[in-house]
Amino acid sequence: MTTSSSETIAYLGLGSNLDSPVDQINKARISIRGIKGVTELAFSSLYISAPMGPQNQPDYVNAVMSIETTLSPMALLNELQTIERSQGRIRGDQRWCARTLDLDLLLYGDQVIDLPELTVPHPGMVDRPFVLYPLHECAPRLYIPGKGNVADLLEHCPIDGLRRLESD
Ligand code: ROI
Repeated sequence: MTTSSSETIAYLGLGSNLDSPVDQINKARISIRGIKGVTELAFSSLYISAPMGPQNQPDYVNAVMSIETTLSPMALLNELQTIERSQGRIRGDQRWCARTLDLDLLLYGDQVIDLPELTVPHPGMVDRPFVLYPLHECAPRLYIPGKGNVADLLEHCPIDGLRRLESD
């Protein structure tokens, strides 16, 4: 019997700093909900932060979404990259430059994945307030494999100007 239809909880990071970032994030959320084999579990508030990396780019809007999925990590990654492309993301971009949409597979169950195309847990996520704060909002008791509890990691991660966008 195959086990490929079993459900895994995964966490996705969403980011945008071009072409109406709030609209980009909301549109991406709808597209992710539309992926066959994906069900939304939670969606964080939207957060605004100064760019990490080169400063000569607009502020970012970030959020985290938790999903339940029957897709494999690579199949999920492919779906996310299709959505990035459909929202005008051009890969081969200079590293750390502005983008219409960035969709990161942060966590896939408790798996540790080290492939050329995919590293999970997402490297750097534990140092990034714009990932940890929305992630904590979705799953306050989450353990990040090999890294620690999100609540403990948060205590050591300065908020660094991150602010929550008020919803209307
Ligand atoms: N900075 C912020 N604040 N938010 C992001 O999503 C983000 N994404 C990136 C880099 C360029 C590292 N900086 C970022 O890819």
